[in-house]
Amino acid sequence: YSPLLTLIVLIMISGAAAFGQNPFIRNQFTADPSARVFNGKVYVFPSHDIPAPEGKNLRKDWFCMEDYHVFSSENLTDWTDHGMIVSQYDAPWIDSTSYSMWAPDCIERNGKYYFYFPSNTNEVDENGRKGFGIGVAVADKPEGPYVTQKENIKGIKGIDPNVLIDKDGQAYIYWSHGHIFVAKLKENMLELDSEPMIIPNLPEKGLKEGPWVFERNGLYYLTFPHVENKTERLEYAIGDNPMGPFKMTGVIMDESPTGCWTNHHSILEYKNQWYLFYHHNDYSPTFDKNRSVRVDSLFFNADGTIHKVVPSLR
Ligand code: FUB
Repeated sequence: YSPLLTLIVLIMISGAAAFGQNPFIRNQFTADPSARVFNGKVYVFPSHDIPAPEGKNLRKDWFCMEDYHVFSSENLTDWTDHGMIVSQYDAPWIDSTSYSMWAPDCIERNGKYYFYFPSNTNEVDENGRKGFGIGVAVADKPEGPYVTQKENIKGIKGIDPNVLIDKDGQAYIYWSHGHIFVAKLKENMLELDSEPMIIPNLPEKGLKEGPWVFERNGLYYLTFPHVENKTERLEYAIGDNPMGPFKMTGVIMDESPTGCWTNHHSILEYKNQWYLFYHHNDYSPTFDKNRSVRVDSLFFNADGTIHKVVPSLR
């Protein structure tokens, strides 16, 4: 028995300890981490949970999000907070009393960075309710400054945008609204280029949010949280086209053992290793709407299926 052997065993058991400690953002609550590799660095675009401010007529027991920050790292251990990039006061379509800047995504095309985010809109639907729309902010660098488009994307009602640019250059946007939807995006990345389509062959119930699509070795992975019991479980389906059909394939991460209702993730490859970014309420154990982002290594089997990820810290 030697201290070195003990250290090696600890690193093997903990997984994330090899490159840092979870949660990895510690200066604020963060959730829904969309991670991207831009210019050799990992950028994480999370939601930014805050406790509901007094005097705003907000529910104390619900999500409360006013803005977004972006973070970057070259080693997944030391993270830089580049500050606030977009807020609910940036565009007239956003209901700035709603504090509903939910899960975002960002993607690069032709040297421009397109940041997609949902929020309650000022439009009232036939039931007198303010639904969710998806907006876009554009920058020349991943850390901004971002210019928010004055209007949300026409044709989308829903939350949790995710964008894939396929190898042939066609961009697709995915989002959630009772089901998972997909549509093509125009070259300008600001408008739909096809009618929204519900992705078929997925679970009938419990698909509320958080699609994330990526391609590996010619397979397209549609990954998403799915709730059947108490909390969300991360699952995936595989297809050979960005618009499907997809076949339900397995579970990426089991339900939270400690009761954080949501889980929301992204998956990326960085320096020849795949990673799962996700969240838990580590710094707010009694209130699961104040969350913190985590990262763990992710591995594939030879047939392309995914090893289940066991969270490295509970
Ligand atoms: O963060 C607010 C919402 O909770 C997200 O949009 C969902 O995916 C869930 O994490």
